[in-house]
Amino acid sequence: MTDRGFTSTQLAARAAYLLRGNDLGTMTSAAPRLYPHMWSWDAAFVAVGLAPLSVERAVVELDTLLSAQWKNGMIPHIVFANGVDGYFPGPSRWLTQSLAAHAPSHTHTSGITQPPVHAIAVQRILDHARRHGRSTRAVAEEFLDRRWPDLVRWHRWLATARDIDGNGRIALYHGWESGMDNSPRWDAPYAGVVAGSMPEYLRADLDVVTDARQRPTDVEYDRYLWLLEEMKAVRYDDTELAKVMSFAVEDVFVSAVFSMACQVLAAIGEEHSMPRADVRDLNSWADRFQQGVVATTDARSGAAKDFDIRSGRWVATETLAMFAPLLCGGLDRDVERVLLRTFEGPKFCGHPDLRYAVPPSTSPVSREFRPREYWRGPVWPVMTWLFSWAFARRGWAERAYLLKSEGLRQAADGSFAEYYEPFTGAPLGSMQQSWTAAAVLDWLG
Ligand code: 9WN
Repeated sequence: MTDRGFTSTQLAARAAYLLRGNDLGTMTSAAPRLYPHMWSWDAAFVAVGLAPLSVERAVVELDTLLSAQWKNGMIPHIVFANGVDGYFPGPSRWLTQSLAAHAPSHTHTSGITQPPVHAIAVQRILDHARRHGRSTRAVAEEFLDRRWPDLVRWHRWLATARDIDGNGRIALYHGWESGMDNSPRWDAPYAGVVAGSMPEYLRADLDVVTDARQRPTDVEYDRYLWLLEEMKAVRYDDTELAKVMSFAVEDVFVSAVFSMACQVLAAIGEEHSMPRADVRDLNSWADRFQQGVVATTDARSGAAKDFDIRSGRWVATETLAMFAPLLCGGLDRDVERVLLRTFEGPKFCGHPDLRYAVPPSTSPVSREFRPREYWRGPVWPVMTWLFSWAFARRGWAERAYLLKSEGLRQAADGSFAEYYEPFTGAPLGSMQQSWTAAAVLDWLG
């Protein structure tokens, strides 16, 4: 029995029902009304949740995403569903098909990317397939053989186009690329983004989330849209973006996710006898990005920082980003223990007023903390899942279990909200968010 009524079986059934409801055929919308298309990192988490229900359907999800991969290797952050409106900015604002040399011609996508969590989904698919009969195993293995080159191309693009000077940190040119759009991490870098004149626009998000305080502000949106104009002016060309974008940061969290994803993909490659050169490259990226993450950390606390490329300044915030090294490893043991204590202590999961002991996106003791405002404070269940998965992988079974059981207590309200108010546990943002259901399915699977 979970905290507020639903038994685990009921909760899993509701989560499965939700994913079925959000299924558009060959893609699952990130959320029914707010996000009626496929998002890149959402799709990976969704595949994690689909895998225990149907390995075949999970494979279709990743296939749809990878079919929209750009020719340069980038996986775009949105794959637009055919003929579906209701999200802004849509294809006619991005104009990738007409402007970007690398964009696919058969499907509409955005022109930016998102965190590379996809190797995790591939691993979960293979794990689940192993428990099935020969035909399901064959589906998973055929998928891996067919998509292996695309997965390596994706990682190669990140390691080259987005780490030009080879320092082991991924450069991003839009806050949306971090997946943590309006986190305080990006306040300083966004201060340098001055919106010029651009076509008018109408936000669609506030038609769905009518309490505007739960979403980014209009000033933030102007900057988000202005960055699209800067990208369009250089036709989304990788080399040009590095020169012209007024927002350019090295994201330590994405870098840690990438290192971890390279570790995972290399292990899969080794196990399935994939080309040696690929496995070697993946292992070398895993090491380089782990070092890149560790190089940002404070010697005593182990807390990691982002870097604002335009101002040349480090950006230290009390957000989930400070825990990046816990994902990919690489810290000295003593320092790692200090960082774990911070994660579990009163600044984050152990804050005495939290409803559930799960990490808020921004520390409640930080000056920047806003309990209801998107990435500025609320708890995001999918992030709880990511940390619990990573902790289990790092051999911290008890910590992983705690996050999972607290995450499940939170999810027991059955709303599958996008994010939650940390103190009251009130569901916020979009309801019936696919990746929240996926996290629950994996936990209960
Ligand atoms: C912009 C879909 C996405 C998530 C992001 C989350 C939010 C979009 C938006 O929704 O971003 O990409 O319109 O606010 O911040 O992490 O992938 O769920």
